[in-house]
Amino acid sequence: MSQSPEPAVGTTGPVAGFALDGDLSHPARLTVPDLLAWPQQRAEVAFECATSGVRRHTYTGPLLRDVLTDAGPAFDGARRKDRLRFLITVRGTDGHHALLSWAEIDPHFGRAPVLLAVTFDGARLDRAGPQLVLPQDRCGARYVSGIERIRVDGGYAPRL
Ligand SMILES: Nc1nc2c(c(=O)[nH]1)N[C@H]1C(S)=C(S)[C@@H](COP(=O)(O)O)O[C@H]1N2
Ligand SMILES: [Mo]
Repeated sequence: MSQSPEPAVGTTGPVAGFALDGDLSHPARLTVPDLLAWPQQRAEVAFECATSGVRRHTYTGPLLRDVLTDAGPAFDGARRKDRLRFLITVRGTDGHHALLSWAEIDPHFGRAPVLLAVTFDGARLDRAGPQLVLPQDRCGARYVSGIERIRVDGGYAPRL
């Protein structure tokens, strides 16, 4: 009698994806496997949680700025000043969400090496969804897990 091969433990279930939308020329739907297409970074971080103390974790994934830049934010890329009005909202499946400014991750301003993590302590996040990693943050609250949406918002339109 033939049997279909059993999938390895922990690899079943649908692959999670998130919507990348807002003021972008190339809005997209991306999964953890999709995020492997960008150069991968590694971050060993420590953060404090208000309720459970200090946590230390290792994450890998692309830089948020690389993924968002390829989605075509609706700013004038040659003018640094035009980027300052942009906000990034990152929301998890449980509704927890946090904001970053574009300037915070921009190489000409805050230069924060924020990651869209695809692994957490060596485990792939394919089914849980990617996690936001902010090595510069002392508090863990913006490490949004199970990302389901990232919205890029250009704020007030520039005056003509
Ligand atoms: N989606 C989602 N991500 C989240 C949270 C949350 O409630 N929902 N809590 C944050 C907080 S307060 C901390 S300290 C870190 C670590 O949370 P954990 O210790 O529960 O994993 O995850 C962050 N990411
Ligand atoms: Mo926390």
